Amino acid sequence: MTLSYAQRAANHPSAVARKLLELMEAKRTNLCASVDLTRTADVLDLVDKVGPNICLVKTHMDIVDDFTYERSILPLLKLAKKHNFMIFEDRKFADIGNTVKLQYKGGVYKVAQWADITNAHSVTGEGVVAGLKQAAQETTSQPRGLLMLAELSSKGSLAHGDYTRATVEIAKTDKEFVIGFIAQNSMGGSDEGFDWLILTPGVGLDDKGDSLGQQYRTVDDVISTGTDIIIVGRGLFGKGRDPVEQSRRYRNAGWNAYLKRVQQ
Ligand code: BMP
Repeated sequence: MTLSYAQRAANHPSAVARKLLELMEAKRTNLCASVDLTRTADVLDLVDKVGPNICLVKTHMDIVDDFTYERSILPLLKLAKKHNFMIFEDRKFADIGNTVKLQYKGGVYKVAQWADITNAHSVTGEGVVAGLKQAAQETTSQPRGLLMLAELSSKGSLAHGDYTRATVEIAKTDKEFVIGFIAQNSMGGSDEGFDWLILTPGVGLDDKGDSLGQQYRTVDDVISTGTDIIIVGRGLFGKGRDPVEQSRRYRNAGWNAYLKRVQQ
């Protein structure tokens, strides 16, 4: 039998994962909104609309034209309190440990200061995990979590087979800081005492993909193959869509699929 989010929250070694699993259970949602918009006002407006229906907001702050910490992050943190969701900056770090440490702590975005969760590619090896962890520890006393990119949703992605298996081995180097994967499938691990969160992008109920290689799977499909959190972007805010209505729809689909999985 699959454990519930609440049961997993009770035993998880990461404070970030515990908080996220608890809020998912309390709010009854496994929906992460990917707010890929390029103006701060539009990002905040969308987040305020979908806030009641989500557990997590995923940002790409480097696409926001008018980004400043005061303008873009402070109000986002307020909305996170108002609606009780967590924040994931989809930064996809991909350099040697020392460089990602500097990138995560500093520069324009200072991601370690405000994002509960970020992610990294495994292509440079396990130093990426150690570098990011040092940055988190040197920046804040707040808990931080890392997701490794094990598989991608895009057509022709090179992240499969041995690459994915090696990514899982890298994740095992830090059981507390690495909370899971961006992936399309369950990555195993429970037999060895790991409880990874699987977050899956490339989820859409109305489209099959886009013209640039994105591929969508349905909510039922991804949750039946091990997804814990569905990541939805344009399915919520794409042309002609009402984000309030769509976030309710994806939330219900995600929660019902989860209930089916735990009741099996
Ligand atoms: P959309 O639902 O609009 O296709 O957006 C998907 C989001 O998830 C984008 O922000 C993209 O960067 C991200 N993403 C993805 O689509 N596939 C992956 O494998 C990994 C991602 O981070």
